[in-house]
Amino acid sequence: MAGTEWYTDFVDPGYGPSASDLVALFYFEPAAGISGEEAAGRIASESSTGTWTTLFKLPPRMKKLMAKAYEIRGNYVKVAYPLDLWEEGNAPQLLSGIAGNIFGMKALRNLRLLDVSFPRKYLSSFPGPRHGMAGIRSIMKVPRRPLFGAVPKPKVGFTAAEHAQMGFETWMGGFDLVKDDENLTSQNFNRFEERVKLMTKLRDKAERETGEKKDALINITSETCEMMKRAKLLHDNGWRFAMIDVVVAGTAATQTLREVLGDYGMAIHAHRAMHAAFDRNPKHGMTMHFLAKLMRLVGVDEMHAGTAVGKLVGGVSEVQLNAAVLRGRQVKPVANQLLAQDWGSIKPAFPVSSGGLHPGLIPQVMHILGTECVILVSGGIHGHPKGTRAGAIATMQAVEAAMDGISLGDYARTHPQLAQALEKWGAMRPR
Ligand code: CAP
Ligand code: MG
Repeated sequence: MAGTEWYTDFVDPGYGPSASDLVALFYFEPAAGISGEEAAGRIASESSTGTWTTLFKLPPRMKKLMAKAYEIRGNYVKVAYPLDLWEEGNAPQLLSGIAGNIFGMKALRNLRLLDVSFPRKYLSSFPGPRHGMAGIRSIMKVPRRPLFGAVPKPKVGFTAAEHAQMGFETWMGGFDLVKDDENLTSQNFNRFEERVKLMTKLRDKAERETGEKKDALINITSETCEMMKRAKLLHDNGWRFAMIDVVVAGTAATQTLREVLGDYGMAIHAHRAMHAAFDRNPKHGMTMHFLAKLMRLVGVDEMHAGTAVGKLVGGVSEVQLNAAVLRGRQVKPVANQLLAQDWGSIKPAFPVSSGGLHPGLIPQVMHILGTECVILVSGGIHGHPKGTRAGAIATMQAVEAAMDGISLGDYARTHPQLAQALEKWGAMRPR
């Protein structure tokens, strides 16, 4: 009905965003009977200052806070938001705006938040990674090759002693990191405190026997105050990393633990469990690369970014987009996918490649991601015919071959553990 709505007040095709605007890129599909402009107006309105009906009074200063849908191209729209709409350093509030009510609007059949470009002033209100890629390389004394880690498998069920022993075998096979699985926290069969105590003892033993730095991605995910306690226990036992399932823990808790762990000089390994609930549908939800971008801003040092060749969804271009937003300093735009982003002084974070990997796939992963990454091979070492330590050795042999440009087949002629891995898995891509 005429005069009851003001959505189109949030559409301005002639608007040019200012350097201080925060800009979001959306894919959208209007519902039946709704035009592209009406849909774009609803997106800009409901994510900024609007509501469904005209109002009895509208203070003139409100105009300064209204978002503007300024570039509508088919199913893609860019929306510019005045910076004052956003509280400095508050990640949950950002999501409540650009990833909140708008996903549920009847006027939209589908909506997907593709990317956001953060202006410098907003960027500088977040800490970013405490250590970043260079800092992690210096902590682990691994200057060039990818870092390697593994999760004890089966995912959960081991006692703390069994878990630590499998971690020791992993370290002795040459891996840098032993990671908890995303659903291992402090169950009755593997209490957090007991796991930390036993892992600490075997880490020290592995470091003595190998002369290498060894660390672990121990999962502190739980209620926030409990996470703070677990962070302290890790710190008191000399651990330099903590793992958080950042999607299920939430941006607020992750921000809190970034402060706590940062004060301890510890790095954050971000597992992304549950991301596929909202990033898998190409028409609706939020992209993984925006989630990765937000988590780098909040301050994780490394984040799962996919493998393209392993068991979980996410093709080469998606994995490389995820890596670009995590590692880049001046990120270039990619039409209908990525907005330009100058990261200023925010440190780069490692993409983590994990999920269905084994020694036969290492060259492919490194071809996709290069060496500036963390690679997790879990089932792919514990399933080795000669056991965990041989599986880790086989994987390290595969990375040596890849770094020297030697084919795995040739390298396997003089490296039996790799040969045994190739005999079992070849270069199969699990599903
Ligand atoms: C991998 C893993 C990781 C996935 C997460 C698992 O184990 O431990 O959680 O990699 O996926 O539980 O599946 P495997 P993503 O190496 O034995 O597959 O990295 O895509 O977030
Ligand atoms: Mg896992």
